[in-house]
Amino acid sequence: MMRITMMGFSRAGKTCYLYAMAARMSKGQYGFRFIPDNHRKSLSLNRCWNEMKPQFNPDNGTLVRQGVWPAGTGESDEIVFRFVYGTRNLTYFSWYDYRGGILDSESESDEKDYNKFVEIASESACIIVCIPAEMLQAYMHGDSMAESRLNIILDDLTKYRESRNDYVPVTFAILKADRLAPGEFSRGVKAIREGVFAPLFSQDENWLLMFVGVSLGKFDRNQGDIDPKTHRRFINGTLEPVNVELPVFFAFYCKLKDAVRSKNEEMNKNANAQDIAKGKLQTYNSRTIFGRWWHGDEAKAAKAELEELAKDSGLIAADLQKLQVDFSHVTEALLDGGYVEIWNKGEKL
Ligand SMILES: Nc1nc2c(ncn2[C@@H]2O[C@H](COP(=O)(O)OP(=O)(O)OP(=O)(O)O)[C@@H](O)[C@H]2O)c(=O)[nH]1
Ligand SMILES: [Mg+2]
Repeated sequence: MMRITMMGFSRAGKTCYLYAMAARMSKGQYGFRFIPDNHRKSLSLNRCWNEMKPQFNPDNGTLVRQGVWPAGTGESDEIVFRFVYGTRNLTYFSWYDYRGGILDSESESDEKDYNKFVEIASESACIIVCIPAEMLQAYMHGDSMAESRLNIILDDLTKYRESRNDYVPVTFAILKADRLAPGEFSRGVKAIREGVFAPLFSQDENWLLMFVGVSLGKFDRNQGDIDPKTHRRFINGTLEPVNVELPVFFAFYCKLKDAVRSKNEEMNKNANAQDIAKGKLQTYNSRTIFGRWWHGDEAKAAKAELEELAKDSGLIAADLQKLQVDFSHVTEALLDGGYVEIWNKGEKL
């Protein structure tokens, strides 16, 4: 199972993002669907998304109830999804939602929650760094608070790399992208790539990184009023999630890329072993009659080994083909529309 962890401070938009992603991907995109593995979680995600949506009277179309933004997260929650293509289960992934305040809390009482977060994040197959539009804008305007928060994230990423002795794929998800002016996404991404996160983009490093702008819809600049019933803020605008699935596609893309690489290695190892066995047989065949009689058992073993290796190579090739088909589907889904930038070793792929 892949663990996917969002890194984002309080009010970054993590919970809204989770609800929107679950809702959009329950219907599916490009043949892929994400299905909560536990039906109670599925019902609860559905209810939360429905609370965000306005409700209309089906008879006359009048508004019955406005949607409200969710409350800040209290208890952390881990949700397991099935990642499905058509009717085929490709993998499972788990998603951790928590109170973002623990990432920059100075209080000792948050230590336990923070440690649990670090444990989950350092085991994750992919990290989604959640940078809300307002933080990106503040960073571009030289705000030192925004810079120091982004630095906390950079330091944590370096720590995870050290503890697992390997790089972890990272998506920089610019949340609330609807708040960005035209051109601001590219300028902001360039600013953090060349600024605070520059160490990850060095040619000497092997981080696989993605940028994507994510938005849940179009919202009014003016915040909605507080709903006296739920004490939550009304949503002033229209919910129309964009790109919410792409960070998960990226995680799967990285996993498959890795799997294809190790299958290719397996294939090469098998081919080398076959060459060695063939060499043994050739040596045997070039021997005199007496030599063949003397080394008969060796030749038999080499023949058997060759047959076994040929069988394995067929299986590896079939696995590789399956992986490559999945990889091409997910790559197509990821890169369609040109909403994402993928970087590795200081170069845009
Ligand atoms: N304009 C805009 N606002 C958004 C969007 N997503 C979230 N928001 C706003 O951001 C607020 C915080 O979102 P949450 O999802 O609760 O933030 P969080 O990261 O889960 O916060 P914690 O639970 O405290 O860690 C919401 O109440 C909305 O006001 C978006 O796509 N566009
Ligand atoms: Mg939350």
